Amino acid sequence: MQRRKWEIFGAPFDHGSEYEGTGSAPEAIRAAGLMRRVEHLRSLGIDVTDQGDVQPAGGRDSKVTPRGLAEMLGYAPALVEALEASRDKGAIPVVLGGDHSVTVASVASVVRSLRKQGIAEPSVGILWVDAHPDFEMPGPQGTNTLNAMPVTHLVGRDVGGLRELPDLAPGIDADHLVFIGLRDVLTEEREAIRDLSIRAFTASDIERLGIDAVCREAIGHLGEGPDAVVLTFDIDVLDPVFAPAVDYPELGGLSTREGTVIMEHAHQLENLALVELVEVNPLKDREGITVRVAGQLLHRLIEGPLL
Ligand SMILES: [Mn+2]
Repeated sequence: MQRRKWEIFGAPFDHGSEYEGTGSAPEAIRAAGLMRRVEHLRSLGIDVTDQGDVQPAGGRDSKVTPRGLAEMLGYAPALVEALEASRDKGAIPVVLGGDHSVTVASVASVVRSLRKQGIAEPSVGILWVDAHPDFEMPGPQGTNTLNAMPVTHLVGRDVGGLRELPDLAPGIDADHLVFIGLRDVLTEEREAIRDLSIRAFTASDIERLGIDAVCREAIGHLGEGPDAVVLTFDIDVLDPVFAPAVDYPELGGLSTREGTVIMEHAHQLENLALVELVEVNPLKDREGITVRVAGQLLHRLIEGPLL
């Protein structure tokens, strides 16, 4: 594998959630051990640096729905630019959310960078590790927040005009999207997943098949087709026992060990282009365990398997 360069970016954007708090995650995750881990990785000769935060400007605009849309339209260009510049250098950005709506900008940065490399119609795969499919349609049936609908946008459905922003034009082929860890799915989301025949491994599938087999299948698939793969890891995929500080906790989730196996597999993806760890809400943390586990998972992702 080519020598990698990892660049950590904070994306302290929480306007896409009903709750405030995920915006303080980048700082809290760094302070809870990530920076110490980065120092350690650097001492091993691994090229990893902290690039600081891309700050959102202004406050919440609660009048516009889905919630967070107006703020994301203001924030996305700066985030896309920073991540795209990192991709252009050949680095793998590691994005610390923020709520899950930041993925629309992350994916856009990967698409734009691939276009610059001469790929006219880039195909980007996404490994979506989450208790939730984030595939809601705007409207009152769900939370009507942007962090519940990044997938809706990414597969090309309309989310409040978001796709009209030319540089956020997604065009993710549903065949290049894989869910891992689902256990809270709305009826409309289940229908959408079935309609598009999206590969999805629920928490129960993981129990039946084992996390290693699930990762092999998911990553085997994504490692072959797309030009590049984004790993987006919502910390709420872990059980609330292991990661309590989330806005939408769901029981029956993955263990820290299973999360670690996902990271070890993702490390092996040759076409890994960008990684996100999102939805940590330090305001809800218990003894700082969630911010610590976030740092530990990223450490394993960057370094690869322990032995
Ligand atoms: Mn989630």
